[in-house]
Amino acid sequence: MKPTLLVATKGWDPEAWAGRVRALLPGRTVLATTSDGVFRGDDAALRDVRYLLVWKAPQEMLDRLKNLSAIFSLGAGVDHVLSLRLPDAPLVRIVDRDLTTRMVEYVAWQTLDHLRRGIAYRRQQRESLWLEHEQPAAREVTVGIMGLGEMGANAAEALLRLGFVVRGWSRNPREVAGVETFAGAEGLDPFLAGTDILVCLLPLTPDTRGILNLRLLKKLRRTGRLGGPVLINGGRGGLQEEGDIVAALSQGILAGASLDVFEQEPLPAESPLWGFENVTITPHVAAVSDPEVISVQIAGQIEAFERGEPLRNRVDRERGY
Ligand code: NDP
Ligand code: OXD
Repeated sequence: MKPTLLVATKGWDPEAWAGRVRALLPGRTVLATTSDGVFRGDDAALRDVRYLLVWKAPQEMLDRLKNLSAIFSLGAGVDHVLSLRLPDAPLVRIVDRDLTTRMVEYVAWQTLDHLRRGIAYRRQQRESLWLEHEQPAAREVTVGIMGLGEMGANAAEALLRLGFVVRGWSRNPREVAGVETFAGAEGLDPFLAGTDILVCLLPLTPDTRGILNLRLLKKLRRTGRLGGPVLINGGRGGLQEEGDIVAALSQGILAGASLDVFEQEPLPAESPLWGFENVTITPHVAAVSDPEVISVQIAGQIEAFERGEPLRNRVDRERGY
């Protein structure tokens, strides 16, 4: 009998994933939780589960899986699983052209919106106001990308094509053609000092938690052509200190922000962030995992693994990404 799979998702429709995986791996048992990430059947049914496909399952669910051979995060980020007690099985994340392209679209959309004064013109339209604003060229604006991995490096290349000056910061030194790069703690301040639009595409790890705080935001360039620095966070909410972002917006330390991710999701109705006209809020949709596409990669990985090939995109649990 072929090994069983379990799809465990909280907030995402588990059946959309399970149905697709069943079609791709015929002849297998593919179990699924309900959309709270909990499997309603008894533990005996879970005994044969070798592969877990997971997005935000509760700890009690993982504790019931005793015989896992591999764990597949259904997204690029793995903080949702690394925050749990995990069985000692390889952890794999998603690196996929479709997912990356979606993030690149988000970064390009928000960066251009700040460059082209989208918020001001939308407000003026509501007021039937014909008023022209000064329009810097992309080449006069520097975008600094925190995280030069799959998402960051691809976003950097797209922004270069749009004409922006692009710089990037990572843990280890990285080379991306046309991008000025900085690395590590000593590279952070010089990186920030020349950045007008800060794009954060870091993973959430113990080292990066809360990195987007007032101290850091004050180090961004204040003399750029946009009239003040801008923050775009498409990484994780835990990277940002939301009280500090509110303070930075209130005090004019930030001229604007685009936030896709939040300390608490959904963002509570009482969050002051909703009230800033110069903030664009999206509900963690910068790059959504499409079950149709992503399942193909996971099914392929499982088949390759069973032929004895190594798993790709394995997560280094020590590093946290
Ligand atoms: P990668 O692992 O490919 O890249 C991570 C980058 O961050 C690397 O360049 C890495 O440095 C850098 N980094 C990690 N830790 C540090 C640190 N302490 N200091 C400086 N740099 C650091 O990840 P992806 O690009 O695939 O994804 C990034 C994140 O985007 C995900 O973890 C996820 O949280 C988020 N995401 C959000 C989505 C959304 O819809 N909002 C959708 C998809 C992803 P180095 O190169 O030296 O290793
Ligand atoms: C991801 C996400 O990590 O959707 O892929 O946030």
